[in-house]
Amino acid sequence: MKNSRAFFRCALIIAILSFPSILVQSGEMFILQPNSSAQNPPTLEFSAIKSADSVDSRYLFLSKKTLDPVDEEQFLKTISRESLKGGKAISSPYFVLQFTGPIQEEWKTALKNGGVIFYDYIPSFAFIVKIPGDAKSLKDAHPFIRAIIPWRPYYKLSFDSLNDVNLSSFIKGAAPKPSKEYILLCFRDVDIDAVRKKIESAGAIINNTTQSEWKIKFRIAASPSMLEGISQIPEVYWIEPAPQWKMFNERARGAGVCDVDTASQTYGLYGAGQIVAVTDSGVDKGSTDPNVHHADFKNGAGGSRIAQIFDLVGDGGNDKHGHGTHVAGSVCGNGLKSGSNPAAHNYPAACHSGSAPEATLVFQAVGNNSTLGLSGIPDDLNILFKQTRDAGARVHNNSWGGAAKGSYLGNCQDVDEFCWNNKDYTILYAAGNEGVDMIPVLGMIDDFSLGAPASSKNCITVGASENNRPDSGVTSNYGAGGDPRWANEPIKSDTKSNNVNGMAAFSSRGPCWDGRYKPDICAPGTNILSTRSTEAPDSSFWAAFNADYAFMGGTSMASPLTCGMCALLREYLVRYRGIASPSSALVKALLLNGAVDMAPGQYGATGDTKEQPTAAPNDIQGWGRASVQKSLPGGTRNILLVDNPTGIAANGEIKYKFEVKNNDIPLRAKLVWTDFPGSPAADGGLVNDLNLSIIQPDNNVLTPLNPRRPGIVQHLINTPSDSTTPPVIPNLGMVHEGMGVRFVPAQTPMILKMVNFALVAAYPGEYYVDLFILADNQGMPGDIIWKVTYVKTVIQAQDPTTKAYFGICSVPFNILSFNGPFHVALQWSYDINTRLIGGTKPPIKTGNDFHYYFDLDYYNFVWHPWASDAAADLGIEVIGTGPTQTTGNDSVNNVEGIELAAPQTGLYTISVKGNNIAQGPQPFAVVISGNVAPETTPTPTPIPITLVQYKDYLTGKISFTEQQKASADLNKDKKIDIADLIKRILAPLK
Ligand SMILES: [Ca+2]
Ligand SMILES: [Ca+2]
Ligand SMILES: [Ca+2]
Ligand SMILES: [Ca+2]
Repeated sequence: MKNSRAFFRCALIIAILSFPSILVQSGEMFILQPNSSAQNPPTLEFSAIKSADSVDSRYLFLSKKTLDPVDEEQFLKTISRESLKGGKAISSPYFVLQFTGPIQEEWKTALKNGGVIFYDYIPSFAFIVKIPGDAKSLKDAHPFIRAIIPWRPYYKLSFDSLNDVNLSSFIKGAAPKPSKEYILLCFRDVDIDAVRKKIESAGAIINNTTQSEWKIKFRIAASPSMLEGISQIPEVYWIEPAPQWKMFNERARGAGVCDVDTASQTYGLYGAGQIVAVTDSGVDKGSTDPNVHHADFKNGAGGSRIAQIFDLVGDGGNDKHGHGTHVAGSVCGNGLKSGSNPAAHNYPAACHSGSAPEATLVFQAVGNNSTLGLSGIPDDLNILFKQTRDAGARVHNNSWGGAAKGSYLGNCQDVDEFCWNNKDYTILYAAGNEGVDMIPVLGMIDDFSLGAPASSKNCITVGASENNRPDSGVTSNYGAGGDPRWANEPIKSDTKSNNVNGMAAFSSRGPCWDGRYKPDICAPGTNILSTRSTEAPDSSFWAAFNADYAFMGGTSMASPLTCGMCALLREYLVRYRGIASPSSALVKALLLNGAVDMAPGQYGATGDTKEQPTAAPNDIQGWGRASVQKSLPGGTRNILLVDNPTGIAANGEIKYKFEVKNNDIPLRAKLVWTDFPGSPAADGGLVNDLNLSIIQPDNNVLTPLNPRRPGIVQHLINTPSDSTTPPVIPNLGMVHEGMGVRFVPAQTPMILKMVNFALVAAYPGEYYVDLFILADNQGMPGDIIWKVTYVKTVIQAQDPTTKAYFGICSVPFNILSFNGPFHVALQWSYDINTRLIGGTKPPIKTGNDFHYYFDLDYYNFVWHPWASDAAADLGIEVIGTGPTQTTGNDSVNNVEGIELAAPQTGLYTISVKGNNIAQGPQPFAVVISGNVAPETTPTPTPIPITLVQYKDYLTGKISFTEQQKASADLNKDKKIDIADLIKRILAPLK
C-alpha cells in the first residue's frame, strides 16, 4: 500500500533543504546536534541604567523576547532573514528610543519640542518614536537617551505572522493569491491614502479601514508570502492575523455562589438606574417590545428594560443561536417566568434571575443569522464601546473573543485605549474556554490559554468556577466520552458543578506574555440556568430545561454574572457613597477586593495536582471568586474608597491614613489603575507603574501579594555547524522517528516558556507528535523529565512546486525550570487514532493516516529543519525566561493587593507611588476593607460633611487626612482639593 508518489515528493524536500548534511539517521531516530556556543544571549551587566524597581530595566521586551538595545547586534544574530532586519524600514523615521531610566516628563518635553513624536511605550523606558532628523545626532545631543534602534520589520510581526512568513519561505513556487486576512496597525498620523497604495502595491487587498485616536487599522487579504514586503512599509507598525471571533460558551446565581442575594436584600441593590451593555449573538426575537421579548426583560410595571438593540449585521437583532439571550439573562434577567415579583423587588433563590434584575439593557446584536457566527463585530472595538456608552451604558459584557494563548493583540489595545479615554466605562471579557490538560503536570490544567481581548490590561477578565448544582443540567464528569483535554485524574472523574471553590476545567488560564496575572476574577460558569431564546434549538445548550430557560456553560456564562455584579457595585457607589460617576478602576478594585480565594481548590491541599498552587492572586483564579456581599460593608467590615481622577505624575506619591479598630477580620487593600494602552509588539506591557505599600503601626512596610517582575527572556536556537556524531536518545517508549536538540541556557535557572518546531508532510491535515524534555548527562540526552503527548500540528501550507505541506507548532510551557543544559526531542505519536481532540477520528485518506504510514513509509513525514528566526537548518526553537521576582514591588500588573489576616490595631499609612510614569498623570483607585475607619487621630481638624442619605445609618461625620509629596509636574503648585477628596474617601458609619 506504499504511496510511491508521496515518497518521492518528500525525498525532494529533503534535498531542497540540505537536510541530510546535518541529520544522521541513527536506528529509527534522527538526531540533530546543536552548536551550543551559538546559543548564548548577551551576558548581563547592570550598570548604565537607573533601575527603578525592575531588575531587568536595561532590556526591551519585544517579540516575546528581551534584548538590550545598546547591544542590538547580538540580538540580530538570531535573525537570519535579512529583510526582517531592515530593508526600507531602516531608512524610515521610526525608531525605538530608550531613556536612561524611569521616564521624566522634561525629557519627553525636550524631545517633543525638537519634533519627536511618541507612539507606543515599550518596556523598559522606551517608546516607538518618529524622529524628524538624524537619530544619532539626537542621541548625542541628549544624555538622557540610552539607545535608539530602528523599528525593524522583525519587531512588527506578531508571533503567528512570523510563523506565516517562515512558512511562506518554504514555498518555492509562485506566490498564491491572497488567501488569509490580516490586521495591520499604522501610526495614527500617517497619510492614509499613501499607505493604502503601498499596501496594495505589496499585493494585498484592503477589505476595511478604521481609525481611532491612537492608530489606523487595515484589514487586508494577503498571502503569507506578501507579509515580508508589507513589513517593509515604514508606516505599518504591527501585523497580526485577523481575529476569528467566537462565543465562549463551552460546547448562578444563588446564595453561597455569587453572594448576590444577601447583598441585594441588605442594601436594596438590584441594578436599578444602571444601564448595562451586552454584545452578543442576539436577544430573543430582537424586539424591545415588552409584549414580544422574553418576559424576564420586563420591568416591575410590565414595560421593557431593553432600552435599545443595535443590529450590527443588518439581518435582525434576533437570537437564532441562544447564546446572547442566555448571557443577557445572566446579567439582568429578572426571573419573572420562574417565580419572581419584580414589582416588590422579590427575587427568591429558586427563580432564574440574573445578577442585576432591575438594570436596563442595551444590546448589540452581532450574530449572523445564517452562519450563526459573530460577523457584526467591528475591526476597531472603540466603535463598539462608544455606541453603547453613548446609549448610557457604563458596564459592558463581552462573552466572546479569539484564541490568543495569552498574547496581547491589536484588539486588546482597542480595549485599553477606550478605557483610558473613558475612565468611567467598565468592560468585562470572558477569559475563554481553552483550558486543557495536555502537558505535564498531568492532572493540572496547562497555562497560557487566555483569549484576546481578554488579555487586555484594563478589562475585567472573568474565568469560570463551578456552580453548585450537582444534580441538574450536565452531570457527567470532565473526562466523559474519553475527552482527551481532561483525560488525567483528578480532573477526569470530577463532575462539573459540585464545588463552588473548584475551577471549571475548561476555563482559560494565564499568564499573559508580559507576565500579568489573568483572569482577574472568577464566577460560576457550569450548568448556568438562564433565559432561553424563542428561536434557539436545543442543540445550542448544555441541557434543555423548559420553554423559558436552558442550561449553558463556559466563561461566557461567568462573565455576565460578574457584569451584573459590577452593576450592583456601581449602584452602591452612586447611591450609598455619593460618587456620581465612579471610575471603572474603582468598580474593579471593589469587585476584586471582595473576591474569595479558592485556594487550594477542589483537588486537595497538597501534591502536584493541587488546583490552586498558591493563594490568590495567581494565573488560575486571578484574585478569586466574585462575592458582592464581601465587596460591600457588612458586620464589622467597613470599606474605604479612593477614586483619584487627577492621578500621579512622574516621581509622585500620595499617602492616605486610616485606622484599624480591631483585628477580628482581615485587612485587605487593592490598588487598581486604568493603564495607558500597551503595544502589541511588547505583548501589552505596563506603561504606568504605580506601587502600593502599607506602613503598619509598628512601621513595618508591607508590599503586594505575589508581586511580579519580568525575567530576562532567552531565545535558544540550534545551528547546524556542529558536525559531531549526534548521540542517540535513550528509549523514548514507542519511538518510530524522532529528533533531539541540546540547549544550554546562558542564565539559570531558566523556565521553559515555549518550544517551536515545523513539520512537513506529503498531505495536509492534523498531525500529532510527542514532545520530550530530557535531562543532560555529560552532553548526552539523559533521563526523560517530561513527556508531552499528542501535540497537534496543523499542516496546510503547500509548496506549489514540490506539493509538500508545511505546518508550525508552538507548545507553550510555564513550569519547567533548568539549572543547566537540557534536551528537547520530538517523535511521532504512534497511537494517534485513540486520542483525538473532540473524540472523533480524522478523515482518513490514502496516505494520510499517520499510524498506517509509520510502518510502511516514514519518509512521508519529516522534521523540517526550522526555527522561527533563521532560514534553515534549525530543528527546534526554545524560549525561556529567568524566574520572575516574587518579593518586593510589582512592575507588571495594574492591580496590586495587600492582605493581613490579623492586622495590628492602630494607625496605618497607605502609599501610592509612581515608580515609572511613562504616559502620565495616572489616575487610580484604592479600596480598603476591614474593621477600619478613616483616621480620627491625630489632627488635622475633622471636616464635617453630610453624606448622601439612603438609609438612616448612613449619615454621620467623618474625617480624614492626606499627605502628599511634591511631584515633578502635576502637583508642584497645586493645592489638594480636600472637599473633592472627602467625597471620594468615605466610610459607612453606623
Ligand atoms: Ca443578527
Ligand atoms: Ca497539565
Ligand atoms: Ca468539580
Ligand atoms: Ca507596581
